[in-house]
Amino acid sequence: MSIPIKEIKLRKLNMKLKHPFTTSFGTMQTKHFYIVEISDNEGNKGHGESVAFISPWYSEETVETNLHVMRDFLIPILKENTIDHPNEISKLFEPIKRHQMAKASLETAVWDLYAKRKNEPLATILGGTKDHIDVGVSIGIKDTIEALIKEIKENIDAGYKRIKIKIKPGKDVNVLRKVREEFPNIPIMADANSAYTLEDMDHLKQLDDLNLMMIEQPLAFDDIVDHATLQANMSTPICLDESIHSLEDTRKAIQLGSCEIINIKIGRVGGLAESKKIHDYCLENNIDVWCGGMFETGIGRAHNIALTTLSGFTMPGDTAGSDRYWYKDIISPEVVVKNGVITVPDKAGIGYKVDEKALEEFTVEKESFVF
Ligand code: OSB
Ligand code: MG
Repeated sequence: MSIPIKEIKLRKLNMKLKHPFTTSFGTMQTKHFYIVEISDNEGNKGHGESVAFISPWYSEETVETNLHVMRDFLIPILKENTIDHPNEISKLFEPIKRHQMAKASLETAVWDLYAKRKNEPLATILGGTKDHIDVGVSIGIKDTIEALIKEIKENIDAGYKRIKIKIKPGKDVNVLRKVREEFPNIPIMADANSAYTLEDMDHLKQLDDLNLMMIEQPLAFDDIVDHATLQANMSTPICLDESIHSLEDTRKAIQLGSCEIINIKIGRVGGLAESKKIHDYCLENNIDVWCGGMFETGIGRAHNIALTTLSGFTMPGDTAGSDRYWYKDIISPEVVVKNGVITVPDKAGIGYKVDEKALEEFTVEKESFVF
């Protein structure tokens, strides 16, 4: 039976982050993003969150390109077609090149709606098997080593399962060496957000002495060739983030030996169906995967949790608790992490209630598309 979509509502939200976050590109204070709400004609609603940022520093998409692409291309496609299963959406969106985050925000909302109509948790619908998931934290670049060590300590004490540290040229080997001296045994990884080139190979090779779980996206955001050269010369596993947008990218990166690990982000790969395909392929090919984060609110976080219940997500992800990011989240209950573990909700769909009052409070623009 087809999914009877009645209305799609796009809401633009502004939410202040509790703590500003610094990467190799700069500092983020406030998050601007779209929440998609899709209703059927029986009173069910599905929600999705776009992970695009206000400026194109992470990828080419932005909050404004999201609106253009959803309103002018993707929503008309959903209007013109009937959908029996959310797996069909990526095929329908195929004529529109890239814009994975715009596609994913609509696609994930349909998955939530589909699961609610079936009265089953999204995790179950996706084929997930875990009722608990392990998570870590991602820590931004700090002004001082003392500030970094303090934050690591707090998060280890809170029980988080691994610590990811953002690095950039000038704040890398020196910083990580001190962190390793301070914490000889904790699981540590680094994320460079594409801040290096192959000319830095000798420098980066020094990381091999620090027993890191992996280094995430050391080289260019669109590269898989130089990463293969770097991986052949480094014992630290390379994990790709920015470079992977699809199952095809995954296949090619693995074939080239560009990485040993993949960070799957639902938004970056265009939705849950593609995320699951990448997961399945990596599981078959003995490549570890984990679920990345994009400072999501509870809605995006809930989708990440559902995806992470798939058995191939063998490493702790970046889906930390709501309280690490927000004064008040837009779901109820908020995402709670206890001893580094999230209990997967057993309610229908994403499994958390959207707090309509909070949603309204942070909404700065609304647009409705009636089918
Ligand atoms: O590279 O994984 C990344 C946040 C924004 C954009 C890119 C990245 C990140 C993070 C933080 O590392 C993940 C999170 O805590 O949500
Ligand atoms: Mg990353």
